Amino acid sequence: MSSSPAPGTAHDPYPTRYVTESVPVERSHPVVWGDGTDGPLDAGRLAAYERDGFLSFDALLSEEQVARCRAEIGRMTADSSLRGTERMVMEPDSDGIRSLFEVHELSEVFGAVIRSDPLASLARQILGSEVYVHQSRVNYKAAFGGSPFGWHSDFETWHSEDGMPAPRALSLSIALTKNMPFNGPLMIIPGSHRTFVPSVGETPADYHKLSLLGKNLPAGSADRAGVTALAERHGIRQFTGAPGSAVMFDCNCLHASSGNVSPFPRTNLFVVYNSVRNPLGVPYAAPRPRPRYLANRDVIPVPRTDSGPGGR
Ligand SMILES: O=C(O)CCC(=O)C(=O)O
Repeated sequence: MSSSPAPGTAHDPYPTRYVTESVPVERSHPVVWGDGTDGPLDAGRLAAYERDGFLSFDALLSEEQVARCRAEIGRMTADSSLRGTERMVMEPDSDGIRSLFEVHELSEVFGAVIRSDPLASLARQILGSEVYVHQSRVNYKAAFGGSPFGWHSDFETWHSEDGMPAPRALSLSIALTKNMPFNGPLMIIPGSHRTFVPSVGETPADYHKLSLLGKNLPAGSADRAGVTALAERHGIRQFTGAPGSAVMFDCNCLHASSGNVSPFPRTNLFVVYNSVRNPLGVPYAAPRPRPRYLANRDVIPVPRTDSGPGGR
C-alpha cells in the first residue's frame, strides 16, 4: 500500500498553500484501491469511476428515505438549540442556512442512512478497506439566494487543513430536492481527480470560520488557470436528478456549484467516507487542525450490516 509522508518528515507529494505559484502535479496514488471486487459495482462502473472520478445513481435513496430526511431537516431547522452553533453555517447575505454539519451525529435518521450498507459498501469497494465518516453535512442551497460553492478539490482542503495523507476518500452528494440546471446543481470536471491543483495563499488561523461562508477566498480555492486548463481539456459535467439520486466522486475531483436564484431549493446531503488506513494527522499547511465536526478524527469503522438502506 502506498502512503504519503507526514508533513515536515519527507517530500509532500501534494504541496499547497505555502506555494507561491500553482503548478499542478499528477496524482501519485490509486483511484480505486485494492482489487475492487468486494462490493456492488460491476467492472464497467468501476472502470468509469476510475476514468472520470465519479459515478451517478438515479435512485440511491428510496422515496421513503428522502421523505424521512426531509422531515428531519424540518425538525433540525426549527431546533433553536442548533441556531448559533458552529455546526450551522449561515448564508453570507441573508439569515438563511447554508450548511449544517455532522448530521450523522445530530440525527438518528441521517446517521442510519449514512451508515447503511448500500452507501458504505460503495465506499468500501472503491477505497479497498473499511471506512469511517470523515464529514457529513446538509447543504441547503435555499431558493432565491442559496450561495455558490467555488471551484475546489476537497482533498486540497483535507490535506492542508486536516492532515489527510492520501486521496483515499470519497463523497456522496445525494439530492433531497430535485436538482435542476437552474437551482445550483453540482458540477464536476471529469478526469480532474488525476491532477492535484495547488492553492496559492497561506491558511490563516481558524480559516474555516471564513472559508465556509461562500466567499471566494484565495486559500482553498482552486487556481483559476488550473481549473481553466482542465475544463478546456475535459469539459464540465452538471448533475441533475430527482430526489434520491446521487453522485459519488473522488476527493480530488474539481467541483463547484452556482448560486440558486430560482424559486426551488436545492437541498443535498453530503457524506464523506475516508479509508480507515488513511487517518488524519498533523495538517500539511495550516496552523492547527479544524474542529471535529468538519474533520472527524475518530476512526470508527462503519459497521457492516445487512439491514438494508435507511436504518430499518
Ligand atoms: O453542494 C454543493 O453544491 C457543493 C458542495 C461542496 O462543494 C462541498 O461541500 O465541498
